[in-house]
Amino acid sequence: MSAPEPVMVLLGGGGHAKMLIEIVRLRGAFRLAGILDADRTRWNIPVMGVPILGGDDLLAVLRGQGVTHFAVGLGSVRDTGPRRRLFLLGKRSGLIPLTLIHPTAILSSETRIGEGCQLLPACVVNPGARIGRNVIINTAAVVEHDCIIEDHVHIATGARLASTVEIQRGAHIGAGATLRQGIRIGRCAVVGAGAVVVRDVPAGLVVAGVPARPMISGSSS
Ligand code: JB2
Repeated sequence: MSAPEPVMVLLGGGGHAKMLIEIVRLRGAFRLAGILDADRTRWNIPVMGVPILGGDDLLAVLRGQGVTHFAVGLGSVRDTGPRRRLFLLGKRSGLIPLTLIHPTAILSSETRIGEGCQLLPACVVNPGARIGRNVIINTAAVVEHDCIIEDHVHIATGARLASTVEIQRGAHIGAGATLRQGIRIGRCAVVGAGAVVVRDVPAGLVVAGVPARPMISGSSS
């Protein structure tokens, strides 16, 4: 008799979740029981055919019904805190964080990828790179050799990290940003979309522009 098919749930049912549903279907190893979402107005409206079952309070119920794994379906634009919170909630509920890797991701065998990571289409992770837990390497992003990416970081679409870059916990690297070799980005710092970073960025700072400079106020993505 073959082992039962493992079952998973997605936490968050917006745009990012669609990317993950696609990967789950392409990989075919898990059955997706459904989605949990904080927004009641989304309940009962399927996402790509996957039902939204209710809120996060259903986690314990689903576990009792045989769900074993979860993935954080919530993405992030600059604040990675909500993703971190959901990752810890899923683990506390006794579920296993699933690592989702799109079949077109180019991934060296000489890398280490932590639990709950999400590697989206056409991203590249080269030899010696170390990726922590609950990290998003978004579509077509490039992580060059020997980079260190800590937990809960989001490397957004098309960002490029030259070799030996270090991204500390919870930082957000905006879409299309370019980081020079050896740069260090501090905890929870934000690099704006399209920025070119040629100097280290301290923890918590928001930088943007070419070359990247601290933002006094306003926003970046
Ligand atoms: O605590 C929560 C929670 N907070 C927000 N628990 C659960 N289970 N769900 C939560 N959500 C839900 O996540 C929201 O109600 C919403 O349905 C979903 C977020 O969807 P949205 O489309 O607004 O953003 P996203 O995070 O899926 O995508 C962002 O990040 C991606 C990386 C977007 O900016 C995308 O464009 C981007 N590619």
